[in-house]
Amino acid sequence: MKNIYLPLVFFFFACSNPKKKDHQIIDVKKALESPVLDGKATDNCWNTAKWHALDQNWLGNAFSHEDFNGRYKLCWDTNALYILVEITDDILYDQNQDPLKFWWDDDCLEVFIDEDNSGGNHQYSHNAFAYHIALDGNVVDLGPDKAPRLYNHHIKSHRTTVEKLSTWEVAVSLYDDDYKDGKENSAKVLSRGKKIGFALAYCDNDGSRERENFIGSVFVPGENKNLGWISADTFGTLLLQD
Ligand SMILES: [Ca+2]
Ligand SMILES: [Ca+2]
Ligand SMILES: [Ca+2]
Ligand SMILES: [Ca+2]
Repeated sequence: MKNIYLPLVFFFFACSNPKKKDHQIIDVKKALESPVLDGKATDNCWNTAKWHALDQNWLGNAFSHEDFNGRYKLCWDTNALYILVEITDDILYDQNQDPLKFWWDDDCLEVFIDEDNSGGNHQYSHNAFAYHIALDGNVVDLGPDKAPRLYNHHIKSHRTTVEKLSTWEVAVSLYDDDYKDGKENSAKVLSRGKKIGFALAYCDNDGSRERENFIGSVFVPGENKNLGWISADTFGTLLLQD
């Protein structure tokens, strides 16, 4: 007769451990050879990977195709998640030379990573990371002490720009929510079948005091779409495949 309580136990367990519901799932193919981070899409893995849209206006007025358009590809190996991003931006703007001052108001690429795809709040924790990659390659996120920090050892990137088209090639090392700032931490070894919470975005500023647009890769329901820096529930889900 004890078994009649089992559904209740499961119900309680489910309520006490809210889990992200996977959405906007992308299958990511493994790279047989790691791409060379030179800002050129000539690597084998990019030939076979599919383009995904970077087209969701999270913040700011409607923008034209000339003002901004973007797309990206993904691949992975045991060491890193790789991202190839093509951004057309009419004006590249870097008004704050100090990478730790108003980093989101300069043109920058933003990579959201939730290593264990747990979802949940990450504003001032390492439950997930919101890496801002500046035009000069500096990588910034807020730490648990609520202060911005450089995470340049988490992300290697290379950007080439020809006229208005920038190509970014990015390698992201993944760290879990046990990450401790200022201590030694080991990056995760990636493997097939792993799920990663992920979104990509671009902050576009063409000369204003504050950024003009924030364009993301995932649809965010509701009025306030600028939630990625607070909640990992908004991230899509990557599924690592062979
Ligand atoms: Ca390359
Ligand atoms: Ca622009
Ligand atoms: Ca997490
Ligand atoms: Ca711009």
